[in-house]
Amino acid sequence: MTSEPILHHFDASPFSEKVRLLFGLKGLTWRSVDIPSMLPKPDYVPLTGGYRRTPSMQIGADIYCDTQVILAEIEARWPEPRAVRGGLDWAVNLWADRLFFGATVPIIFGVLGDKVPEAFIKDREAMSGRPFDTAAMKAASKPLEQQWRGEAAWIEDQLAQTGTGWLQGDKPGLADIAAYMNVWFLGNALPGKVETLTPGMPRLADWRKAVAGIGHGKKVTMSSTEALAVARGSDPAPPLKHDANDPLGLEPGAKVVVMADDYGRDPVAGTLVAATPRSITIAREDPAVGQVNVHFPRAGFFVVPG
Ligand SMILES: N[C@@H](CCC(=O)N[C@@H](CS)C(=O)NCC(=O)O)C(=O)O
Repeated sequence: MTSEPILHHFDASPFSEKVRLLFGLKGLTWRSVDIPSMLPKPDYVPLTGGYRRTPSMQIGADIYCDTQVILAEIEARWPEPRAVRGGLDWAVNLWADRLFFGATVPIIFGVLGDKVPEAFIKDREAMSGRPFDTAAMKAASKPLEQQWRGEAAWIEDQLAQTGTGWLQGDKPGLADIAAYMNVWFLGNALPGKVETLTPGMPRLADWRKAVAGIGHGKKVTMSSTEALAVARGSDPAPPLKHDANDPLGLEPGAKVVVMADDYGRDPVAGTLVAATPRSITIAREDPAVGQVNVHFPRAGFFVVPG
């Protein structure tokens, strides 16, 4: 039974690229399970309990949903070389996931929208609860390009500040990986676009090459059925200590429902194992996976009594 991290992802997923790069930074060997980029995901949701977004990371019978807890868990289990230098790295991560990503998506789909299959559009409309309006994205593209350049300028400024080629200290870390996600996504989807939006930002150009050079560590392919078997054959890791000062006032054993607060809000129901200021762990059972613990971040998620 493998205790290596199993990443459930697909190649074009920008959020997954953050995790792949952290595997690279840590020099890890990891298992790669390719999942569909839209529903249905029949071998995936039994692990997560209904969470459908990409990626999640599985270690045995522990499932980490959302890159915030995935990256934190990798750092906790494989602390060397250090990637997280402090709380500010997480603030950069959430900025990159939300504001910077929010500018990146319409720029990409304003151009590619007409080529996107109807099934993908329907899937993303159901996931966000909003129309996937490619005409609106096209119209928003120019205003967002100038915003995107503004956000890229912060990367350039920080690189000028450190003078090391990295955003924090003299080695690559979480801030680099998080900020890079949007540069990678835009560059991959619209070749040449990053260059068009970043003239006069030479440090960013060098940094982009350096972050790409971190690589992905050693990827070993695994099938989705093997991953389900790993979960069935494993016990969840000992939980974190429950925070008695948690503002929800819930005790371990309480029935709860956890969901994202932005899009892909599919509720995941389970029994509270531990709540900390940074993560919440719930236990669930499913015939396909047995007993699993599923972990979510606190920032960016809702928890309600179930
Ligand atoms: N906050 C989440 C966002 C993840 C996200 O939006 N992922 C995209 C793909 S990169 C997604 O879930 N798309 C729908 C899907 O894959 O079903 C995280 O950090 O993991």
